[in-house]
Amino acid sequence: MAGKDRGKEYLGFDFSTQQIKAMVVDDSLNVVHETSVQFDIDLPEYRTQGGVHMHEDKLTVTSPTIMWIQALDLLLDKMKNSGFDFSNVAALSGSGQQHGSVYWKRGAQKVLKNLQPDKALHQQLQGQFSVENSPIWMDSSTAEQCKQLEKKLGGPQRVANLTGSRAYERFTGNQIAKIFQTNKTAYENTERISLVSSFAASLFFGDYAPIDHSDGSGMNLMDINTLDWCDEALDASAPALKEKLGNLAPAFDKVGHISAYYVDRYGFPPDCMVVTFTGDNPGSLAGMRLQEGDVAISLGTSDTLSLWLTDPKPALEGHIFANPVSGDAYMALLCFKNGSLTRENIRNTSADGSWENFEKALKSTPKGNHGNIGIYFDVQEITPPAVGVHRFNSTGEKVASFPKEVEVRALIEGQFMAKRVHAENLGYTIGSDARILATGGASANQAILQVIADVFNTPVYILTSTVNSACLGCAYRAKHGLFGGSTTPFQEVVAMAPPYKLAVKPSPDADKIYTPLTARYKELEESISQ
Ligand code: ADP
Ligand code: XUL
Repeated sequence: MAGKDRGKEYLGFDFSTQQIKAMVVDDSLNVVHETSVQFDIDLPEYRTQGGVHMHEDKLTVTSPTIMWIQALDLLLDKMKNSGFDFSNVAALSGSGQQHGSVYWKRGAQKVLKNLQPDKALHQQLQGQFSVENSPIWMDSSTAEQCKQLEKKLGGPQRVANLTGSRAYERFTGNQIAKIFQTNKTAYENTERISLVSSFAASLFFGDYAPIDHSDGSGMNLMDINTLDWCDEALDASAPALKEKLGNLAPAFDKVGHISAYYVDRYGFPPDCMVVTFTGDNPGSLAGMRLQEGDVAISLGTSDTLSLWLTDPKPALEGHIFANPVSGDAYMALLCFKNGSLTRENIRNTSADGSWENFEKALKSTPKGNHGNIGIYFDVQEITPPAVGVHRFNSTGEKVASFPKEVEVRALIEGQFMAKRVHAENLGYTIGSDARILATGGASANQAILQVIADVFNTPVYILTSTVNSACLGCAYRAKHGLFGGSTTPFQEVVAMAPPYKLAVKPSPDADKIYTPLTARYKELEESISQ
């Protein structure tokens, strides 16, 4: 169809750990285009594994900032070469892996404002970063800075009350404090610090875009009550930080029209609106159209569990974030670092590297796994703080190995009993009309979804259109933002979106098996936690 004959379209991006993705929805919110660029495969020259560089200390984890920019060049070229017509895109928005940070060098703003359409972005922005490798959410090298923050602010609960979470190693304020303490020159040469989300928005806007309230909640720097910077936390982290961070904004605000660069190079309309970018978990909440009482479980590189909240009570576990689609609400988030990459490891060692065999192994073993329980934290876990692989037989004795099928079931049951335990620790109780909304790469696996339904004794729903809910949510948010995010309820804008699909129901005997098994899991997990 010619550009003019098609209705308005909305474009959502997700700058995630292993790839960047783009999705286009039409005015009725049907997905009409989806594409991605995988860092390891499409940009092998950066030698990332799973999109990241794990440093020798096994604690420091970074990604080259310029790789994300080159990936965007590739993604947009790929869309253009496939014949995608950018001239219908009325608005765009996006999300980024949370907590990761980008350090723009003094003078970078000028380059950003003067992008030349005959050159790729990465050619023009090369050398514009005072720290070339961005610390990302998998980093756990800032234990010292976390201790300092909690000490200066009066303890972990006070930090949680102020910022929504106690001090976490991956949270951006602690990462910035580490850079200030270990590389003062780089810190001083920094003109602006962006999150991955606001960095991506800046690329489209052609100037620095604000950090939004939801992703800003993952920094240990924002006051969760006032949704403004928390001066005490800023002062405790690094000097003159406020000016480097810029302003905060609601995730549903407009940033401004797209940079002329994209109009000239790709054919975007000049009035295409950039709507504030946010974190991938908030983006996913929008894509899942989460409502109070639902549980969203995202199975991407990390596993996360999100709840909609109206009355937040910050605790020593989990995080409270500002809600990305409503100025009056919050969301709770639990993050589990050992997600898809751990499942891939067990798939490789116990299921011949095939998801099909992995599903077969799950189906061939009984619910409850004859009482065998496994905890698989290949890397330092976030929830709970623990590391290592621990296997227990039905009498609670530690064992060194399990048969292959038992191993696969122990992994999946363990991962989801952990989610139930920690959701219950946050005060969540499973209501009789509760729904679990599953998303992310591994939500394509029906046998995994069955374990989730059984462990929670709750039906599991999925989106019919995609497993990439963060991207979808940002396409929805682009439309919401364009139509007046603060005046139009998000639910009104997405009312026409395709319905969910019931993927699996819990088995009749699920509660009898998993309520006691989850209590045993909880004790075992506590016994191995730090
Ligand atoms: P992210 O957005 O963090 O990059 P995704 O949500 O795209 O991650 O999920 C990617 C992951 O999905 C891969 O690491 C892979 O392990 C997992 N995955 C893909 N297909 C399946 C499957 N059939 N069963 C289980 N996991 C899968
Ligand atoms: C959330 C978290 C991860 C990242 C990467 O707190 O650290 O889920 O957002 O996806």
